[in-house]
Amino acid sequence: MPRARSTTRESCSLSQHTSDWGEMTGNRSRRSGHGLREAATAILAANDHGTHVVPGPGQYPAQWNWDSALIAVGLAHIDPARARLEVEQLLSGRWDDGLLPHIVFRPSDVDYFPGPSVWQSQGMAGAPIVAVSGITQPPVLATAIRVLHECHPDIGFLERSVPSLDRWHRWLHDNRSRSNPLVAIVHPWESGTDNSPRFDKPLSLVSAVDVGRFQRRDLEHVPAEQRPGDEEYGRYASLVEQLRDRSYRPTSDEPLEFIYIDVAFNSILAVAEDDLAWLRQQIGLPAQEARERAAALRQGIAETWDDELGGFLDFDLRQGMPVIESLECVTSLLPMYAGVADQNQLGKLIDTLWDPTGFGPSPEFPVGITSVVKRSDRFDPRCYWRGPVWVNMNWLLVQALRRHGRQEEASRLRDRTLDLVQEHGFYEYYDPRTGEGIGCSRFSWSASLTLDLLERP
Ligand code: 9WN
Repeated sequence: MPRARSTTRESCSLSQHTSDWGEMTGNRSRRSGHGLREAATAILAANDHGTHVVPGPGQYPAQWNWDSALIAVGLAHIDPARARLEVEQLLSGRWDDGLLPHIVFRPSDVDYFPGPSVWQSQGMAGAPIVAVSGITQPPVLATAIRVLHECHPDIGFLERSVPSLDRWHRWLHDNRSRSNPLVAIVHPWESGTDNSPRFDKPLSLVSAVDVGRFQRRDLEHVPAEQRPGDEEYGRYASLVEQLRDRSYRPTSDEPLEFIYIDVAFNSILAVAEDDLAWLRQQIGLPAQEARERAAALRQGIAETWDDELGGFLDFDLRQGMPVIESLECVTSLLPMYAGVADQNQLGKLIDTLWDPTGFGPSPEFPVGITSVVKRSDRFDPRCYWRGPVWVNMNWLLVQALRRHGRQEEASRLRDRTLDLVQEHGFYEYYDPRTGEGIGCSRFSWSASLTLDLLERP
């Protein structure tokens, strides 16, 4: 259970950070972080199911991979022991060959579709004891463990967790590389940005199962306009069945209905490989291989740049073509997070980031950063990954701007994000017109990343 903020010497330069922030914004309550810190801590405490913190109450009744990593980033500041438990529990859902699943079901009789009876992991060769899914999610965990270790070093914890982390990264390269250093995803859920418009065309080629065959649970919690449609769900479910028939390990020459190079997933992995290298060094293990994988990923991402279109393009491996629509999605900015963009490319990405018709705030849509550019026909301010603002994307972009020395812009985005949660609460996503919180309420990563934005300079 998260406790009040740690007062130990390792509390991550809190006082320095909050005083800078106050100078810049002049906002009294944000200056101290009072209220917001307590509110965020309370959300994590309420969502704590003992072994794991659920992403949000009701709608997400299990442990999700990148949610737990991002939750651990926040817990690092208030309860490092609880953060370590979060990570260990997630890693205990690892398949023998290294796959770290996107969901670990604890308990296994959860009210979620698709639940354990659909994934059917138990009984499959190499599956963990606990019921899990058979696909993965953006690999942000190494980065989370690094944040945790930098705040509260614990060598024993690293010795226990780093080997599993390493196995997972290797699994991604061994199982998901297709004659290219970049790794592929085989389900939109693996991107963490499920109904992003960049998947529209590739997903339209996937055969759908009849939605009458299953019962969607998400619509019991959230209005349909804020979620993917039934047609998309029919295809998501079909992909799960197709992958399950291959024990979630299709061979590299097997034709797949969805196989996709997501530049954002690879950017997150490149940073995670750097962080894994750093973590291995802390415990006296060689770091060269992780460094080489990071360099190869960066090279692969750099090659996705299209000079004419001015962006890093995703690639649909099934159709063998770049996905132009990916440039409409905020995920196309994440090569900045990985430090791939050169000066010219960086300039272009930052222009789109703040462009009022792009992802940036505008008079009609004053809240940023939108998940899709506003000039797109596909932009929808209330539908999930098709327009709303997400705290995790803002957080990744704050790290990206900092990485490139854009401190003023990073602070501006951090402040806007903190204003948003302060005014509207901790929601899954936000309507960029009003800041109204939509999707799941009391959402964990919106709370945990608020803690990190407050505590880490
Ligand atoms: C499917 C838990 C997860 C997040 C994803 C988000 C959403 C699941 C769903 O919720 O996906 O994995 O049921 O819609 O897209 O990023 O990890 O918060």
